[in-house]
Amino acid sequence: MQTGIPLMPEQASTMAGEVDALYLFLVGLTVVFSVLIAGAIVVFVIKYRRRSPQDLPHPVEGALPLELTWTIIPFIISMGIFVWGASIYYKQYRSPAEALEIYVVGKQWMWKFQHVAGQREINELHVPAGRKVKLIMTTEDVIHSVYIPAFRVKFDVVPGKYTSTWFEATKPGRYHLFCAEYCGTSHSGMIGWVEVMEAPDYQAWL
Ligand SMILES: [Cu+2]
Repeated sequence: MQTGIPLMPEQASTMAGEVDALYLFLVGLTVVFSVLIAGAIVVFVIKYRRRSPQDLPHPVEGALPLELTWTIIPFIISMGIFVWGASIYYKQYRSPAEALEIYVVGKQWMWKFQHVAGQREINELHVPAGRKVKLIMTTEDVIHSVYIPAFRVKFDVVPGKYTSTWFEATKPGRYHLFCAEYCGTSHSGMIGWVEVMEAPDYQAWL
C-alpha cells in the first residue's frame, strides 16, 4: 500500500490531497522563514560586529517602511493560512446530505460500528469506495477520537453528545484506525482497520 519514502500516510480519500497541500505549504513556509531568519542572524552578527572598543552603535529611532513591511506581509500570509485552513475545516465539518450514515460508539477500549441495515462490527469498519460516508459518533465513557490517517480524518468523540465527520474513500484497501485521544490504560490498544471495498462487494458484504 505504501510506496516510496513513507513520510506521509497513503492518500486514500478525496480530502487527503487538500489536507496535504496545506500541510506541505505550512512546512515549506516554516523552512523558508527559518532559513531567512537564521541567515539574517549570521549575516548581521558578522557585518555589524564590534571592531574596536570605541565602536559605538548609532541609536535607531524607527523605520516606518520596514515596520510596515514586516507587519503587512505576515498579516497577509497568516490571513491566507486562516482562510485556507478554515475552508478545509468547514468542508470536513459539514457532512454532505447524501452521505451513507454509520453510527460509531467509542468505549474503553474499542470502536463499535453499526450500519444502517443493522450490521454491527467491532474495531473493523467496512465501507464502500467512491461513496461519501458520514460517521455519527458518541462514546459510553470518556473522550475518544477517531483517527484514520489515510483519509486525513481525525475527530473527537465526546460523552453526552453526537459529533460527526465524513470521508469518501477513493480506493479499496485496508487502512489503520486509531484512537487519537488518550483515554486510559489500553488507549494504545484501541485500534482497528477500515476495510474499503468496491461498491458491489460492499453490497454483497451487507
Ligand atoms: Cu480512546
